[in-house]
Amino acid sequence: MLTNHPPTEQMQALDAAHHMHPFTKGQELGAKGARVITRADGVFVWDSEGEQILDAMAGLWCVNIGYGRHELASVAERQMRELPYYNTFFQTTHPPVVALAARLAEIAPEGFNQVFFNGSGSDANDTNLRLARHYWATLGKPQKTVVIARKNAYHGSTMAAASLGGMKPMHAQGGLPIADIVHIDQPYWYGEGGESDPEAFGLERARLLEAKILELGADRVAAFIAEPIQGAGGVIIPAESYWPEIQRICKEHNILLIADEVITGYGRTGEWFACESMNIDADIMTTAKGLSSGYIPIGASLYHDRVAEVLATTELAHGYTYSGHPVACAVALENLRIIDEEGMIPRVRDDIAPYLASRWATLGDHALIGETRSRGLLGALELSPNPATRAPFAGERGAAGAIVRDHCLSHGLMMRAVGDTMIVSPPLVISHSEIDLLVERARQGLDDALASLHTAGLL
Ligand code: PXG
Repeated sequence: MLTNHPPTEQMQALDAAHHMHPFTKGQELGAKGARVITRADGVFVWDSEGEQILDAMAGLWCVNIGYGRHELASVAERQMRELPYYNTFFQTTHPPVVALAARLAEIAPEGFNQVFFNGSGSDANDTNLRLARHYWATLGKPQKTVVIARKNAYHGSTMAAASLGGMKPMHAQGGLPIADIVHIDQPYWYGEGGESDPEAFGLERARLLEAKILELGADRVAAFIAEPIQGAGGVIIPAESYWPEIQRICKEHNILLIADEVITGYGRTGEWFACESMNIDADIMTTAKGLSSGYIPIGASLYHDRVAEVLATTELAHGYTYSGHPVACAVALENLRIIDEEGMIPRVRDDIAPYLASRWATLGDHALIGETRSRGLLGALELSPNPATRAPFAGERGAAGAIVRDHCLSHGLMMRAVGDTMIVSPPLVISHSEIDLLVERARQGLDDALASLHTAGLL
């Protein structure tokens, strides 16, 4: 394979000198040198040393159609030649944004007919926070400003999105959360459910929402925001009892339900949106990532008629230079065409998600695995030194996860560690034999990690 880039060490040195990485300790990475990824195809990426890695994370949960789909490049090129940029602010529009908005209204659940475009998932959540509060103000209830979110949720990195998120280390940087955002406990049975029955625990955690609304007064609460399945928090799949109860509480107390579908949207759970597969009747949906399969940045906030009709009576003092960027819209539209015409979503539902579930579960017999779980093409492995008791590791949380992750990578598998939970979210196009390879490499990584954990005294 011919490469057309400078030597790895040279790129690493320049990277260390000039590039600030997200969620990274700069000094540490600078000393070690970043991994340089140079190309990708299907479910694989290659680094600058020519190593092939099975990307079980689809980039950052986003490359739904897989890498190497040149149709998206062709569409981007054509659109750049035709109309590279125009805005959607001052009573103007353009063909790609019109087509994409209309297409989203077709694929979204019944009643979602209005779209606000953003540059990313974080931007989309900023939009949703502002517009949820503005919705209530428009209805004459300006005191309904509080948004209830969940601990260990991830909603992005802007001031608003990181505030909605429930990650303590993020709140510690920059004085977050911003005003009127509160957090309740998450429906994480494995980590927090103890000996309780999972369904009873799901109900109990859902009812924390009701308790919080009653504590604050429903006349103060604008919305509840949650990921249908928590992604970055560790692929936390709530019990069946959870969402129906959340739904009941939101309706009964008249607060908006914002489903953050940034990870779960566009096919990952075997429907266009998790709201469909999990029977959630949301008012607002946050989407990004799979909308363009990560080929270009774009986010979309989807509004149910019951919200959009109220917002339409006001002049929205909100918008981004790149809201509805023509190239991003054209690429997203092509991505949605491919997902649809190639039957990727029914394939996830009927074929590849059940296959992943069955193969993933085989890892449950490993000496380090306390639980395996999956839904659609999202999977998690809970690491434990004593699977029978689900005990956590003695050392610092995340130490074991990092060891497993590194061993998996040395076997050519990109799998993420969230604390001591290993997670996957592969491209929707992953084949049966690629899932076999994923599971085989994961087992090799776990076997090697078992030895390392012994040596490190963590068992
Ligand atoms: N909502 C959810 C549910 C997300 O997962 C965002 C919003 C923010 O999207 P943007 O496009 O602004 O990043 C996300 C993003 C990880 C990881 O390490 C997860 C995300 C982003 C970066 C890293 O798992 N999710």
